Amino acid sequence: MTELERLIQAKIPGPETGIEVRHGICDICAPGAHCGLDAYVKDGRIIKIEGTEGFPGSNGKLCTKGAANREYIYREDRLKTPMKRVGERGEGRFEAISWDEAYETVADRLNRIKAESGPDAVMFYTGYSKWLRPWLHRLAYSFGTLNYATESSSCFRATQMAWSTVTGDNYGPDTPHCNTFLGWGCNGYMSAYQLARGIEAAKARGAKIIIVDPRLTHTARKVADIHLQLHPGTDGALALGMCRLIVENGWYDKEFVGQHVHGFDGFKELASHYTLEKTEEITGVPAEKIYEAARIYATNGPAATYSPSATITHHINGYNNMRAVIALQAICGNLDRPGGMRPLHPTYIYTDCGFDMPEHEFIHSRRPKDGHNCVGGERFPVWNALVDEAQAMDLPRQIEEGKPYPIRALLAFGMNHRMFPEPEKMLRAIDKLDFVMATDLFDTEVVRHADIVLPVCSSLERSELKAYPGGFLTCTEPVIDPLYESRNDCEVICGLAKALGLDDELLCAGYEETMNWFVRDLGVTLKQLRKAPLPIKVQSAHPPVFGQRRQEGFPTRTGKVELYSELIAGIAAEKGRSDLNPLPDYRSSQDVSPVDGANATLVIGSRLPNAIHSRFHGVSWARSLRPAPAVDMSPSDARNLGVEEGGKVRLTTASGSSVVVSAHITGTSNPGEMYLYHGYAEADGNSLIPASHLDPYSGFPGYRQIACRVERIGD
Ligand SMILES: Nc1nc2c(c(=O)[nH]1)N[C@H]1C(S)=C(S)[C@@H](COP(=O)(O)OP(=O)(O)OC[C@H]3O[C@@H](n4cnc5c(=O)[nH]c(N)nc54)[C@H](O)[C@@H]3O)O[C@H]1N2
Ligand SMILES: Nc1nc2c(c(=O)[nH]1)N[C@H]1C(S)=C(S)[C@@H](COP(=O)(O)OP(=O)(O)OC[C@H]3O[C@@H](n4cnc5c(=O)[nH]c(N)nc54)[C@H](O)[C@@H]3O)O[C@H]1N2
Ligand SMILES: [Mo]
Repeated sequence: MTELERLIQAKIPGPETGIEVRHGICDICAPGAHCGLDAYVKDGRIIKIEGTEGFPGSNGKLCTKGAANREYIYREDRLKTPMKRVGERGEGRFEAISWDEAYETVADRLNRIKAESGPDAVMFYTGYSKWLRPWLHRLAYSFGTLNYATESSSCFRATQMAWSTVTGDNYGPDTPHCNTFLGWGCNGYMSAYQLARGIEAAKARGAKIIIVDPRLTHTARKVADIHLQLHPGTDGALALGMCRLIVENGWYDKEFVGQHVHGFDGFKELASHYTLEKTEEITGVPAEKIYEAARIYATNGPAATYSPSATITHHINGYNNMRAVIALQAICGNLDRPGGMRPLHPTYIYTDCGFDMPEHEFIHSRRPKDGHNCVGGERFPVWNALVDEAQAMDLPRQIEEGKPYPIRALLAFGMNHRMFPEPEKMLRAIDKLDFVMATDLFDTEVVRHADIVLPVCSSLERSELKAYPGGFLTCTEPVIDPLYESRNDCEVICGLAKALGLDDELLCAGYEETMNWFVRDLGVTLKQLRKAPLPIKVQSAHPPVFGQRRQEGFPTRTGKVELYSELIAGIAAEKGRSDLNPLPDYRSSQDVSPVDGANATLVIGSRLPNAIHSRFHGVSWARSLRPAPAVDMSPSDARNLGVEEGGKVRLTTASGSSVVVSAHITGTSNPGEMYLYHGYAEADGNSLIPASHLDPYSGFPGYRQIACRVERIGD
C-alpha cells in the first residue's frame, strides 16, 4: 500500500496530509433521492468518493454510478471554454471566446429571431439534469414562450399523466406500512438502490411481495413471493385480467368504489373481456399465478404499488396500460390509504419534501398569457392538457415542416439526441435551425452541431439547493472549483436573462439572489444551510397526510377517481380524435412497425448498474463492467441463431437501420425477447426505433417493444 493509499483509507485524514473531506451530493441520477457523498480533496482535486453517513435516504451508501463520480467529472472530453463555431455544423471546429462575447452573441441572435418571428420560434430544452429546471422554465416564460421542454418528454411524465387523469394527483407507495407490495416493472437493484432497500425492509416485516417483470431480475429472485413474468407491453391486459377476477370474486372495495369511483360499470364491462384464459394467452403468465396474485393483492391489503417512471409507459400503449394498473389500485381501495398509496405534493424539483417551496410561483408568475400552443400540443392534446411543457418528441417534425409555426432556434442544456427515436432525424433537424446554443459538461454530438457552446460544471463544482422527503433541505457548497472556465447552468441562465435585457428583476439579479428568494420564508438562511454538515429539518415540515382526498373529493372533473376519464372524453369529442378512449382499453402493440423476418421482440433500455444513458459509456471504470454493447438473449435463442457468448449479431427493424452488437446469453428473459441498452454511439439502439412509434396520448416512444430481425454475422 502506498503512503497516499494509506492516507486515503483513514476516514479523517490528519492536517499534515493536505487532504480535506468535503460534503457534496451525487446528482448523476433522478431527483428526490440524491445521495450524500464525501469527497476527499487534495490540491484542489478529488482523489476519492465515499457515501456520507447519516445523510437522509442514502445514509452512507452509494451505487456504482455514484462511486464513479470522480471518473465521471474528470472525463477527458470535458468542455473547457465558451466557443463559437467556425466550421460546418457537426465538423467540430470551434474557436474559444470569452463568456461576455458568448452571452452577447446568444442574446443578439435570440432577440433578432424574436423580433422577426416572435418568441415561440425559440425552443428552450434541458436533458436529464433536473436541478436547473425551474430556472430554465422561468427563462423561457420571461422570454415570452411556452416552448420549454425536457427529457421528461420520455421519462416519468406519462406515468404522472396517467395518475392525474385517473385521480387528479400523482401517488407514491407507503411501503413502510403495507401488507402487500406490488412492484410493477420494478428492479431497484439496477436503477434505484434505495427503493430496493425499502422492499427488503417490507419483506423482512412479513409483507407479501409481487413483482411484475418480463425478466427474472435480481428483485424477482431476491424478494418476490410471486413473479408475474409477462410479455413486454402487455401490462394493461394483465391489470384488466386481475381486475375482472377481483370484481367477479367480490374482493374489491365496494364502499370506496360506491363513494369515490366514476365509471365503474363501463370499466367492469371492459375488464370482463379479460378472462383468465385470454389474459394468460396475451401476457404469457400462467393462469394460476394471475389468480394467486390477484387474490393476494386484493385480500391482503393495504397494498402499496411502485409505479415506474419509465418501463410501463415506454410502449405505444403505455399510458393506457398505466391507467389500468392504477384502476386496479383504485377498485381495491388502496388510494389515499395508509399502507397503500399516498397523494404526493411535490413543491421543489419533483420532490415531495413535506414543506412548501415557492417553485410554482417562481415559474408560473412569469407564464406568458398569449403564447402559441407549444411544440407537440396539437399532435398530443392529452399531453397538452396535463403537462406544462412542450412534447419534445414532436420537435424534429415541427422543425422540418414548420407547422403549425416555424422553430428557428434552440437553447439546449445537456441535450442528448440519442434519447430520441431515430436520433439522426433530430440531428438533421438541428442543422436546419438558424441558431443553436448548447451547454454541456462534455464534448457531445449535439455540442458539435451548435453555434455557441458553453462549458458547465458538475454538482461537485457548484452550490445548489436540494430538498429531501421528510422535511430536509440543504444548500451544497462546491467541493472543488469549477473545472477550466466552466460555470453552473443557473448562473448561465441568469447571465443570459441579463444579456437578453429581460424584464425579470429576479433572474437578472443573479443565481445567489434566486436561491435566497427560494428560502426566504423557511426560517433558515443559505449561510446556515451551507454550514450544516447534513441537510437541516425545516421547521414548517409536516408528516405525510392521508384521508384528505377521501374527505374532500379527488381533484378531477367529477371529484371522483375516474376509471372513465371525462377529460379524455372531452378532448376526443372536441378534437374529433376517435383513437383516444376515455376507458383504459388494452391494445396490442405487437404488430405495429413490423419488419421482414422478425424473430424477436427487442426491449431497449432496461437499466444496467454501470450505465446511465449516454454518460457512462465513456467512463472506463464503469465501462469495464460491460465493455462492449451487448444484447441479452436466452440460451434457446442463442442456439437457434447458432451464436455463442460474445458472438456478433445484427439487429434490424422497421426504421431501416441496423446495429451490430455482441450476444450476451442469460437465463433471465423469455425466448424471443431480447434486451439492449441505449445511448452507445457505436451501436445506437434508438436508431432502431421508428420516429413515428409514439403513444398517441403521451407522445412517449415505444422503446420497449420493437419487432426485430436478429442475425448472426461472421464467425
Ligand atoms: N431506448 C431507450 N431510450 C431512452 C430510455 C430507455 O429506457 N430506452 N429512457 C429514456 C429516459 S427514462 C430518459 S430519462 C432519457 C435520458 O435522456 P438524456 O437526458 O438525454 O440522457 P443523457 O445521456 O444522460 O444526456 C444528458 C446530457 O446532459 C449532460 N449533462 C449532465 N449533467 C449536466 C448538467 O449539470 N448541466 C448540463 N447542461 N448538462 C449536463 C450530459 O453530459 C449529457 O450530454 O432517455 C430516454 N431514452
Ligand atoms: N443504473 C442506472 N440507474 C438508473 C438509470 C440508468 O440509466 N442506469 N436511469 C434512471 C432513469 S432516467 C429512470 S427513468 C429510472 C428507470 O427505472 P426503472 O423503471 O426501474 O428501470 P428499468 O430497468 O428500465 O425497468 C425496470 C424493470 O422493468 C422491466 N420491464 C421492461 N419492460 C417492461 C414491461 O413492458 N412491463 C413491465 N411490467 N416491466 C418491464 C425490466 O425488465 C426492468 O427489470 O432509472 C434511473 N436509474
Ligand atoms: Mo428517466
